[in-house]
Amino acid sequence: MSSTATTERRLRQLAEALAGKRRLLILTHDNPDPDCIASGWALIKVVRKVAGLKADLAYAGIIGRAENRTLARVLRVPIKPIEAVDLDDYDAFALVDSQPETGNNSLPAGTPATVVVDHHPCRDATRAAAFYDVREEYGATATILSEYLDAAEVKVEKKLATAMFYAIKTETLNLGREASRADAKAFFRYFPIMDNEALSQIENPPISRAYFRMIDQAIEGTHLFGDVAITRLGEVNNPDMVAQFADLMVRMEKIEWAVTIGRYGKDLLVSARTNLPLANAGRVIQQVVGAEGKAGGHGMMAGGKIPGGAETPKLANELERKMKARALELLGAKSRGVRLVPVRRSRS
Ligand SMILES: [Mn+2]
Repeated sequence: MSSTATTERRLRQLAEALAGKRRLLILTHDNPDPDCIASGWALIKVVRKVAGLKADLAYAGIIGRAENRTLARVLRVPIKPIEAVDLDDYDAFALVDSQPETGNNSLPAGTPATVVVDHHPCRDATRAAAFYDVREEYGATATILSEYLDAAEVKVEKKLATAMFYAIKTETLNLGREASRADAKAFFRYFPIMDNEALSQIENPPISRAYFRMIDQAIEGTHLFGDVAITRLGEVNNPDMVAQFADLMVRMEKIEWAVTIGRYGKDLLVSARTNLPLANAGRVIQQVVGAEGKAGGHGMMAGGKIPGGAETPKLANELERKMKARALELLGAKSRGVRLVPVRRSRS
């Protein structure tokens, strides 16, 4: 856990990195989750306080999960689609919960990041940023920002507190997954301040009919290979579905690993989840997507993408089979699988 003195020093470095800048654009990773949304919002407040700088928050892709859309709406998060901002208005860029050259953010090519705050393994490209703070031992990026908010003495009102709390809650599965003491401290810091009614709305949003159709496709597309579940979802209507079904499948009894693949537009998306605390899901998924794609993640959760991998159904099929074979080999799983649910006979 970082001490207040260390955080204060970091904030001075942050202010120095932004000195003389006119306006900062903070970018989340593409298809943002609660952790990057809350972190970006907190960073707006922090840079205003420590550097007197105006900042905006934007995302690329879509806010997929119903929970996350509800969060943005109910808490009135000041976040905009990247298409709605003019990049020429900004002379500094920040990435939260993401890093340069990961392939999961939309920092324009050739544009250096001035600020990077993240909790994924630190990349070489990140060290070129004027300010970076990457803490792999933290369960959530929002926890790093919680320390900034405190050290900068920003007054955290109900709505931001709710976003911060929900970010840490979901990212660490209620402090049960990859959570550090710092995460617990921030979680309890916001618990008494946040808006319980808003939280309840966020956690229980109306579920789209498309999601129910996806449940059908996911069950149909799941094969079990011993303790490994592989799901080929086929086409998904939003990219978060892939991670969402990996989250579901890894909860199946006697399953240690879930790998879920989906086709989104022209791209193939893949997610891996495991129940093994000492695993390295990030490394597994990098090998599963291979040279064809980009991937990254943590010990127990990771995601990747093969751009153009679903250009044609034939190509998607080939790549999906290839990824499945690689996953099974890497995880030492049986090569013969069984369907999760037997083929349905039509009822008449
Ligand atoms: Mn995160």
